[in-house]
Amino acid sequence: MAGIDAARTTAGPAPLTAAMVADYHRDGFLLLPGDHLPAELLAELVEAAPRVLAQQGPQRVLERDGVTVRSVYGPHRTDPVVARVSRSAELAGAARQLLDDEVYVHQSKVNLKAAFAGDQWEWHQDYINWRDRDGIPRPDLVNVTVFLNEVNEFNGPLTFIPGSHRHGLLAGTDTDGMPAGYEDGPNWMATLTATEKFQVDRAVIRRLAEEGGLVSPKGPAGSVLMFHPNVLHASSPNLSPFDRGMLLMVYNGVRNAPRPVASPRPDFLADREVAPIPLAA
Ligand code: 6CS
Ligand code: FE
Repeated sequence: MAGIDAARTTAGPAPLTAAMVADYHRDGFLLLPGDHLPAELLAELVEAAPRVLAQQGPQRVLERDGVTVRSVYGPHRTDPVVARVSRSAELAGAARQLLDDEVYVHQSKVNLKAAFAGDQWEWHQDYINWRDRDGIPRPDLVNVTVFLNEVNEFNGPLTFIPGSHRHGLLAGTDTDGMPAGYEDGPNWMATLTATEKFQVDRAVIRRLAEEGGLVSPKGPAGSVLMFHPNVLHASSPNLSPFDRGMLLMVYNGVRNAPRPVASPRPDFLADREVAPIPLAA
């Protein structure tokens, strides 16, 4: 474990070096090597993933084909292995360093992006969903993902525009109505599908990509990728014969707890238990 960064206000495990923290704040994302998570924890997680993806209920979202599982939300609340991983020093400790605050899990999901059928995620920023739908005041959250399969250039990696998180909220249009294939779904389904609800103008995406380039972090199963809630990102459909499963945890700072909203989303999308994750010093 790296030493405690002098500037930090929260004691406890500090798995990220000061250089890693600086890279994250510069680029808006940070890829850690495949051995960041203890091997036995990764093995348990890989074994838990099919169990999570087999969950039935509103927390399971299908692709537009109506057959392939796209995501299952809230496993940090329903699966004991995911709960333990979400409270690990390697992940929650890193989130606490990046947010410089005590943290809790606002949202978790397993995105399968299945072989041959896993659909796209159009260019978007995450935070607007958590501000507009969940009442979270500031973008003081962090996505922490664990690769459940190898991520390569063939199976639909996440693609980022480095530095795009420094321009605030970019969405130009809030698309009304329900996306094709989800016409009869609940309204909270509108921000979980291959059709992005909060569209960013293509001229803005092009300008930021010309400034910052495009990066698709790749790595073996067990790699940990962290990214800012305002960094522009997307992923293509997976036409390869290999799944691109990811566990994503969204950590929020306890000082950034959600304010009341008119129609709260279900707890598998927005966890309101904001007690800080206890991390042994
Ligand atoms: O609505 C949400 O919470 C989800 N929607 C997107 C497009 N990304 C973040 C989040 O998982
Ligand atoms: Fe996203």
